[in-house]
Amino acid sequence: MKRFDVITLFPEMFSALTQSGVTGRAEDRGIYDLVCWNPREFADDPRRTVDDRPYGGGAGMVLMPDPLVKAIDSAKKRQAGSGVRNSTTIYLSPQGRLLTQQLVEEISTYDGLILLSGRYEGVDERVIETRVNQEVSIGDYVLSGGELPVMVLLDAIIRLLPGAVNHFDSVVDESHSSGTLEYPQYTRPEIFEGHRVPEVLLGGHHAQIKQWRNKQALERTRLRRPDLLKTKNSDS
Ligand code: 9WO
Repeated sequence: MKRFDVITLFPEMFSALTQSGVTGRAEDRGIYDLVCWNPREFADDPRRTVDDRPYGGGAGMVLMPDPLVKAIDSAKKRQAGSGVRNSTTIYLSPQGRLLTQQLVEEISTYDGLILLSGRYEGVDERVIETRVNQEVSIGDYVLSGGELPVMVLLDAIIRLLPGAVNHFDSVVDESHSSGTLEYPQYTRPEIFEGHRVPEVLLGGHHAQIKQWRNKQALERTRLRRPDLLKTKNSDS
């Protein structure tokens, strides 16, 4: 079983991941276990303070190191206690290495993961220096916190875990592992608002269908994401 520990000021957000769809069923089946750690519970003042003003001035607040490292170290201790040989701590931030399917596959092989969600204007740099092994970005935009990026990463990992997705083919077949975008999909009815399903898909000629889909996928990729074809790598 995979063990995920998430450091977050908003643990309730993670029910979106653990209660719905593929990732919800995978948790029910015991394919992974997700535990949230709220730094607020590790703040030792009566007001449970977790943030403070930035040294040097500037807008907003920064997450203080003490409650964060106490939460991280508790998560690590519990992973060690449940047999995890080594845990990797990942901080989701716009400064990180850009997430790709290849990086998801690499991260999915790690034993135990501790995922750090930032809030406000960021976390004290010394937390990153002393506790974070890897910084990962899901794209070049700024959000109000790292929770959604953590869930994006976890969703991508969980669907690779054995037993999480029913058909093995639907994992390996998909766009970014094959190096091209997806071919177009159709279901009933045969005519929708005057638009017909392509004739080739109705015939049941499997070799022809496969050829048509490959051509569609390649053409779309040429038009929309030519960069994927240029950097194409047969083992990714
Ligand atoms: C906001 C800000 C405002 C004034 C001066 C400096 C500032 N830095 C930030 C900022 O980076 N806030 C982050 C919000 C702090 C960490 C959590 N937040 C976050 C994570 N936004 N976007 C991400 C993220 C993570 C992974 N991939 C893409 C985006």
